Order: sequence, then structure tokens, then C-alpha cells
Amino acid sequence: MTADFPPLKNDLLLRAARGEQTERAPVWVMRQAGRYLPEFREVRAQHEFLKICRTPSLATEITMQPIRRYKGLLDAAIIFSDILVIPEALGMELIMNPGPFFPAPLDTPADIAKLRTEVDVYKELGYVFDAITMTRRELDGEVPLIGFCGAPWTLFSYMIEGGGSKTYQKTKSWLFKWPEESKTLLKRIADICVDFLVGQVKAGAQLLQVFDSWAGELAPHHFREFSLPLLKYISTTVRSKLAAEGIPTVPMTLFPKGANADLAAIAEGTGYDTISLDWCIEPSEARRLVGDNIALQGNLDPNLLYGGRDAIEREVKRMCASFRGGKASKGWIANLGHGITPGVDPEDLRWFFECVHKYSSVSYQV
Ligand code: 1CP
Repeated sequence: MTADFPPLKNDLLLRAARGEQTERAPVWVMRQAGRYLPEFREVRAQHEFLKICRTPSLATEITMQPIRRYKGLLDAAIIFSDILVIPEALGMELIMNPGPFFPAPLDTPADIAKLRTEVDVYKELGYVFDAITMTRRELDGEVPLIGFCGAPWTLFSYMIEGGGSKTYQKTKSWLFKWPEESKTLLKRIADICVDFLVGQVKAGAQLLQVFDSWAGELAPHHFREFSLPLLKYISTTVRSKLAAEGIPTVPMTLFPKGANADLAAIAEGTGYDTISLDWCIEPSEARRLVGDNIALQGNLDPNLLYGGRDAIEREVKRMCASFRGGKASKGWIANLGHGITPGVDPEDLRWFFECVHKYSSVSYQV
């Protein structure tokens, strides 16, 4: 099925994700299609966020915006969508006002009965698959396309809090009061993640990223109890389902934001090709913890993009030295440690890309 897509002209991302040392680090940024771009704000002024997600031609257009603007500098596209489409597929109404908000969150385990028991991802999320296929054609092989989903723990927290949270009080009450019911719900979410990711690969996604954005809210032993087993379940089941259908697997990346205390356990036990780091760990230290058999992604503090060009250059240079130095020379994908934020000047992001190209190059002499 992927055979009739145009051939890939830039495979830096895929090679680095497989652990190869590349001639320079491939680079992309989380939320690269977003509100910091005037061309994104123009489309958003005319269409609701969820309407864009659900309309393949609009999702394709937005996914392509940073690729066009930063032609030759960006090494990946990521499909425009949101992690919260899974709770929506489970039957939860999702409103953007302007942040995501579920008007009827799950208050107690009795509310699980309100969710759909069977989720056919082709019916509920087929619009994402259509957007992926359309974007692959539009990309014409220029760079690979990343598909993604939210991790069960992160999605669970949105479904219970009803939106973003500072304390995760409701979510944690669930975990600690009702651990078994919590695990049942987490597993149900994980099963949808699996089907959704498999469908994305069939539609044309060339790498998959699982966002566990709130992993760091859990104590290490709670992360190992409530998140890690499902992250592993997702990677192994996605691969076995693809293999059963004779579809070649794709590299998988995990973003366990904030779970730096668990990096060694994550590298050992979850089956991902790449771990995406936040900015709270030194790259060389992360490499020491995870060993040599896994690629790393990251990890500039996104707020450095507000620090001016000198600070960006200095910090990119430092980041490159830390990822590239000594044992850290294997598989590295340059990125931020979390998503780019709305106030960044797009020309400062261009400078970030240019600095990565220069200072991550194997020919750059320190
Ligand atoms: O008004 C707008 O235009 C909405 C802003 C926006 C955008 C541009 C939201 C709402 N989502 C997105 C796109 C998005 N979200 C992508 C697109 C691909 C890309 O360019 O990277 C991706 C991968 C996401 C993933 C996502 N959504 C995450 C995981 C990554 C992360 O940043 O931690 C999370 C936690 C969300 C939830 C979400 N969606 C939107 C917002 C503002 C939020 C955060 C809400 C909060 O918890 O405070």
C-alpha cells in the first residue's frame, strides 16, 4: 500500500531513529504546525480547530506550512491533529475554548459506562488516516511523515480532569482510590492507541510518536505501575499487528516528558527505537542512562527560542556537543524538549534550524 507513494528523498530522520550516526542531526520541532506561524493563524481565523483536524485537505495544508516555509531545513512533517481525538472517539464531547475541554469528564468509575464499548478507528478516526494519505502525496517524498497518539496515562488524565491541570488531583484520586478500575480504563485507551497507530502506518505514516506529556507527574514507582506497562504493550502490539498483516514496521518514538528518573527502565523495557527527552536532563547523562542501543531526540528548552539569536546559537552548539560527544554520537534527532509556543518569531526558529545544521554536522570541528 505504501508502494504507490513517491520515493523518499530525505531519510535522515529514519536513519537516526534506527540508531545510525548521520552526517548531521535531522531536525523537526513538536507543534511545528501551530500558532506561532502567521499562515496557521490565517487558516485558524476561518476554521475551528477540530474542523481543521477533521477535514483532510485543511489538515494537509497546515501540516505542509512549516515544510514549505523552512524548505531544506526541516527533516520531518508531523500530521496535524491532536492527542485528544482518542477520548473523542470513545464518545467524549471535546470543545476547544481555546484550550481543550471535556464538558462531561469521568468523575467516578461508574462513568466508564458512558464510553463506547467498541471503537472502530476506521469509522471514528478515519479522517486522520485520510489526512495522512493526502499529506504523503502532497509531500512528494520531500521528508518523512510522522503519525502520533497520546499515551494512555496522559489521555486518562485529560478524560478525568476535563482539561489541562496543575495538580492532577482528580486523576490521582482515581489512581489511588480505584487502581484496578484505573488499569482497566488505561488498557481500553491503550487498545485504541494500538489500532489507531496501526491504521496510521497503513495510511502512510513513516514513524510513530507516542506523547506521554504528563509522565513526570507520577512518582517513579507509579509511572512504572500505571504508564510503563501500557507503553510497552503499545509498541509490542503495534509491531505484532503490522507483522501479522505483512506490513513493514516503522520506527517508534516515546516522549515520556519529565520521567527522567526512569530513563534506564524505559530504554530497557518499552521497545521504542527513540526516546524524546525534555530539557531537564543533560544529553550525555541521558545517553549514559539508556545505553547505546536506542536513539535520542531533543532537547532544547523551548523558551530558548525567546532568548535571541546569540543564546540560541550558544545553546544549540552546547546541545550538539553533549549529544555528539563521546558515547552520545549515535542516533540523535534534534528537537525541542517540548512543543514550540505561540509567541516565537518564526525567523528565530529558522535560526535554530540553521544552527542545528551547522553545529551537528560531522564535519564541524569543535
Ligand atoms: O487554537 C489552536 O489552534 C489550538 C492549538 C493546538 C495545536 C496547534 C492544540 C490544542 N493542538 C495543536 C496541534 C497538536 N497537538 C499537534 C500537531 C502536530 C504538531 O505540529 O506537532 C500535536 C502533536 C499535538 C499533541 C498534543 N495535544 C499534546 C502532546 C504534546 C505536548 O505538547 O505535550 C497535548 C498535551 C495536547 C493537548 C492540547 N491540545 C491543544 C492544547 C492547547 C493542548 C494543551 C492543553 C493543556 O494541557 O494545557
